Order: sequence, then structure tokens, then C-alpha cells
Amino acid sequence: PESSTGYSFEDCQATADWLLSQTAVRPLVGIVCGSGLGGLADALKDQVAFNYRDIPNFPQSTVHGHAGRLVFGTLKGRPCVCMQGRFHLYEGYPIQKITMPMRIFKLLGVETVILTNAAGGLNQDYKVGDIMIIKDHLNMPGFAGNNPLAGPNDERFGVRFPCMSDAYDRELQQLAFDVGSELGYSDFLREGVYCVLGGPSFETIAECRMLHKLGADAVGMSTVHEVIVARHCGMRVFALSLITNKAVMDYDSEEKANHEEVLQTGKQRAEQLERLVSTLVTQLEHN
Ligand code: 6GU
Repeated sequence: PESSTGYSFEDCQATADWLLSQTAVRPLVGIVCGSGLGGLADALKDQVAFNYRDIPNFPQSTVHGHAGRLVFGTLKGRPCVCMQGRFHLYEGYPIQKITMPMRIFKLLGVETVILTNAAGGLNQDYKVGDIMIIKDHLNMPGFAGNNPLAGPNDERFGVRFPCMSDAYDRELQQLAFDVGSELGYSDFLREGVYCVLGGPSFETIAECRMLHKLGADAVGMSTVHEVIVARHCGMRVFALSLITNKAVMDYDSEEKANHEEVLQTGKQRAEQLERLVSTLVTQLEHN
């Protein structure tokens, strides 16, 4: 049957087989780099990199700050594959297209997916530069029927109605806290709920207040769709938000959300975020 990605299982298999024929790296970990956080991919050793445009069936990336490369290599000896630049709803792609790389990860042999993003802080205790370990999400596009698993289900990937109450692996969250505190990051390490919106416009003040009341600690435009598809096909998931700006919550504020601020904060915290992720990777256990 045709899968819900708009790509059949066979299409995904063909893409994965092509990649496996081009590199000797057999990744157990798949990483997705958020806005301004592409430096993680540069940290891989013995790189074999592919521009998205050169990979059969792969979607293309268009946004500034997203390089658009799939990088294979090792992080402290552990084989990894890294998306440097991801696909977003606001670029106009069908939602199945932006999550297709998760199925490629799965077919490459990936067992654990680590996702990063830049997000606006809704929690009033959060500061710019905080790193939030995602413990749960609010899928607002999903409420409106925009779920990446909508459409025919191919059982070779996963079940029709996947559970999401265990989407974010609790052991990995604990491990990240332990690793983070050993690195001396406790002062800016948080855990919270990430809310995804379609973008590309940032939120109004009323929308930020609403999301905060609904239980969101941070708001962004990515990650959740990838998490759903990664969990559907049985990969473990860990995700982080870098709080690049505070969402505007009151009418007296002079602040305005802007993409430059997002990229600038990414640069300042990127190194620590990279170290957190690469240390986490070395501590992962795989079957
Ligand atoms: Cl304030 N909102 C959204 N939707 N995405 C963001 C953001 C805010 N800051 C970084 N990414």
C-alpha cells in the first residue's frame, strides 16, 4: 500500500539503500540540527556528506541558517547521521514530506533520534540561552488535522494508532540531566513542554498567553512532526530546545520576535549544546 508519507516504503528503502551504498558508516544515532545549531554536524569525524539535492527522493531546504546536508560520521567513535537543516511546514511542504527523513533514519539502522530546535520561551522562569529538555509536546497543527501520519498507514513502518504518552524517552531525559550537570550546565538546563505551530509568522501576544495557559513552556515551528514519525516506526527520541528569545506576553513590552535574534543566541550557546549532545551520544546504550 502507498504509505502516508506520499513516499512508499519502497521509495524510502531505495533512498536508504542508495545512502548505504555511498558510505561505510552504519549509524545507530540520528541527529537533527535546529536553526543556528548546524555546528553539531561539523563536529562529526570522518565525514561523508550529501547535499539534500543529490539524494534520490529527498526534499530540499530553503531557509537561511539551514545548510541542507545529510552528514554521516562519528561522534567520539559512535557512528551517527546528522541532518544539517530540516524541513518546515512554513516552507510549504506537505507534512509527510518534512518527516520523510525520519523513515530514512529508521531504514539506515538508526535506533535513537536526537532533535534540536530554536524556540521562544513562554515559561516566565526561562531566560534567553536556556536549554530545555523536551518532556512532552502540544501538537497544534495536529488538532487541526495536520498530522504526518494522516492517510493510509503502512504497517511496515508502524501501527495505525501509535501511542504518544511515552514519546520522549524518560531515561534519555535523565541521562541528559546527569550529563548536563557534570558539564556544569545545571544553571541553564530546564525541562518542559514544547508547543509546535505552523509559522512562519511569530505568535501574537494573545496567542502566547493562550499557549502558556495551555501548559506550553516553549513555542516553535518544528520537531513535533518528526517525533511523531520517529516514534511511529519505533525509534527512541530525545529532543532539546534552545530558548533563543522570550515570547512576548504583555502589551507594554517593546520586544519583538525576530529571526536574527534566534540565530544570534544559537551562536552563543551552540558550543555547549553541541557538547551536551555529543557527550550524551557517547553514553547511549544500543542493542
Ligand atoms: Cl517566539 N515562536 C516560534 N513559533 N518559533 C520560534 C520562536 C518563537 N523563537 C524561536 N523560534
